[in-house]
Amino acid sequence: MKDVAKPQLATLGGGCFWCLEAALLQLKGIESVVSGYAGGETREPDYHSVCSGRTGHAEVVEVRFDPDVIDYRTLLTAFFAIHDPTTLNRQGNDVGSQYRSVIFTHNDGQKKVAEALIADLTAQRIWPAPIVTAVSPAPTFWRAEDYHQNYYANNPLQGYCQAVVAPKAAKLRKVFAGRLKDG
Ligand code: MHO
Repeated sequence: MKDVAKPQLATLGGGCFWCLEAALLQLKGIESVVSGYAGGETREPDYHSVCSGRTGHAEVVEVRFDPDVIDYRTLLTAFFAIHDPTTLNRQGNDVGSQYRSVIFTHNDGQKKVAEALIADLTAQRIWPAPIVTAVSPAPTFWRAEDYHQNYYANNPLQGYCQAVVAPKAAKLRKVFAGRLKDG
């Protein structure tokens, strides 16, 4: 029996939001992805203040998905495929608490799925170091500035996009080849 309205929301932080948006948008069942900030102390944060690391916000994406097409566990599996959940407050060269790995859950069911998946990934020893991804209730989501939305689609030749975003998007296409919108 279904007891949850669809579509559902997932709020995820795993480094630069340009990467998560570009990668996840490729998957069937992902209806929209909005880049923003969550989990900090200030209201209506902007990119500059979040980048300073002083607001406490993480860069996150708010994902709207159809659970009949992609269930939450599969979505989280994709999330873990495109970032490193073992580096505290860091993704590659991006360092700071705004780049922390975090799953902001919208209900108890999401919390259980997230914790179970982390336990399974830990048992499988996918990474050589412990998973540091935080699982906590979704706080207020603050939408990022317009120019951060669809950033990769709009700026495919930008240096960071070519060096960091494109490989992550490509990795997800490879790992989730059977689940692509254009596949
Ligand atoms: N180090 C990258 C991060 C971009 S991301 C939206 C840059 O400053 O361009 O945080």
